[in-house]
Amino acid sequence: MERTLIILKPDAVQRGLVGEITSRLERKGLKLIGLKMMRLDSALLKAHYIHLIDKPFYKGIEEFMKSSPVVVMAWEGFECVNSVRLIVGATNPRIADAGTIRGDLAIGQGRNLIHASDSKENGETEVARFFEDKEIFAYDKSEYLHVYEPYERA
Ligand code: IDP
Ligand code: MG
Repeated sequence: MERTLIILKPDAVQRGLVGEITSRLERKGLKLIGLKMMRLDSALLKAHYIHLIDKPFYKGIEEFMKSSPVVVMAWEGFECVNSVRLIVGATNPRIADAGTIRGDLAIGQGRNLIHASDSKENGETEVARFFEDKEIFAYDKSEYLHVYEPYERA
């Protein structure tokens, strides 16, 4: 099963959208395997946003991401990385499809509520970056019988 890292950014926490966003991921049928609130520091953010570090807006991202605690979650599911990106929507909420989290709930590019891993490899790497092994839970999810075909939940 693939893993994806979700960060509910400071705007999600401040706007009281933690439940709304989490509910959308739960209703998809994904399995929550880790969840905590934390304050992000510069070192962790630099590692996480290494692909943006040279951009003129990087400093702003870092300041914003440190401005309030965030909620980080690890989810598991069959080919879940792409499925979650589709639910999250495009980076710029103004062109994100209606029905997506960003399309429905956000409008500013740097205030787009949520991070989601963008590849299977990054899902693994990012979950390992934000969670210790003991914070990740293995358990049977009874609804899998009704969420997946047998080969998908194998
Ligand atoms: P993603 O979050 O959709 O994967 P990335 O390109 O990985 O998008 O960018 C990470 C985050 O950096 C975005 O979610 C957004 O908050 C911020 N960001 C990206 N591009 C811009 C920009 O042009 N201006 C301001 N913030 C940006
Ligand atoms: Mg990204």
